[in-house]
Amino acid sequence: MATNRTFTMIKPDAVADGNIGAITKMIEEAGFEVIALKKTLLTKERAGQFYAVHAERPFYADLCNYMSSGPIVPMILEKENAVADFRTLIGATNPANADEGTIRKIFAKSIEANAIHGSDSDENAAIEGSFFFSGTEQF
Ligand code: DGI
Repeated sequence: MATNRTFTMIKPDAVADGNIGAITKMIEEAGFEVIALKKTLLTKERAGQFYAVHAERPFYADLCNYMSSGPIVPMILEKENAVADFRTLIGATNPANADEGTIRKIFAKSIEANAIHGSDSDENAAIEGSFFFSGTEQF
């Protein structure tokens, strides 16, 4: 499997709890290289754009409010089989269903405040990375 990239965000609950360092350490120890990283704030409108695929879901408004409630830490990561391996590392969307030792099992508070995002395909990883980082930041 060729080396490739995925996109992640440490979400507002985990940033507010002071877990940027602990989560990034787990990511690096799992073999991912940090290609791009910053701390930033989404407006409600930008959060809505990022999660546009969920616009018809009942939790969409809450999700946009939550994702704009405090700073986040988006990152582009590189590793062999990055998208699938990162989804394994973070665990199930609902932390109640996440495997022991996964980032969501350790740090998530609820299905909404679930600590971290991970892209679900190579195509979305590229789109989501470019949502936050310019071309020259993705070297
Ligand atoms: O790819 P994931 O983040 O694991 O999950 P997803 O793409 O299906 O959903 C995106 C985010 O939306 C998820 O991380 C948290 C939120 N979400 C998903 N399903 C529910 C939800 N929030 C609430 N309140 N209820 C849900 O059923």
